[in-house]
Amino acid sequence: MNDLFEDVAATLSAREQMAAGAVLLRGRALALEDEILAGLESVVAIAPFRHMTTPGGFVMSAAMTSCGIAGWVTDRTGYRYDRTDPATGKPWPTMPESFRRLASEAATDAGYANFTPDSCLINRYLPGARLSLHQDKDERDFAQPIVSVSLGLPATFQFGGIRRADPVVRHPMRHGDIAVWGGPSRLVHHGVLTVRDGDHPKLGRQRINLTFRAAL
Ligand code: MD3
Ligand code: FE
Repeated sequence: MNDLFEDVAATLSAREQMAAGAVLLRGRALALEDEILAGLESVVAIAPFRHMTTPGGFVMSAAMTSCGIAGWVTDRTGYRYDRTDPATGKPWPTMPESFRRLASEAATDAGYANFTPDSCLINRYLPGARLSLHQDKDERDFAQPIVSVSLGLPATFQFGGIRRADPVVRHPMRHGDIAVWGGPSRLVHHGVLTVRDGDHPKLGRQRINLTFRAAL
């Protein structure tokens, strides 16, 4: 029964090609919304959101946590994937099964079969928070895509090119949208514009993004 619903949902949700290798699946997470929000609560109970510091000494406006084998961390010494949460000294919480399933099914829908994420970075944007233009290049295997799930308040993604100065296009991301970036898009610059105030029925005044990666 569930599988049938998911197949129907997958077929109905639109696929938008953002760029070569980059696919946007509108509303793709909605069928699993309640399980994902329950998983989020269970992760945050073990590994709370925190504002990390960049190597340059800036405190990030998005609060972060992780689940899975490895978590992405930044401090004055640099960026890295760490098997231990520096805030608790313990391993990161296990990636909820609903997270893993959603990420691998979305990757398959987008044309990337056999995606096996070992890390899920969870970003929390309160109104006013943003993420400046950057590349994701701390992962070992760039052949695997990145899957990003947007929840709560809407935001605008910036999607540029391989060089930082390349032109940037904007894509609105709303609750339940999933973006998959791989192949020729894997190393493009991207960012999130300042999140505007609002009130989401399920998540209130915040935007949550789950970023799944094969990191180790
Ligand atoms: C990857 N987070 O945590 S991924 C990040 O909305 C990050 O919080 C975004 O970027 C967020 O590193 C979600 C968005 C994204 C956009 C374009 C990409 C990831 C990409 C292009 C290439 C590779
Ligand atoms: Fe990124």
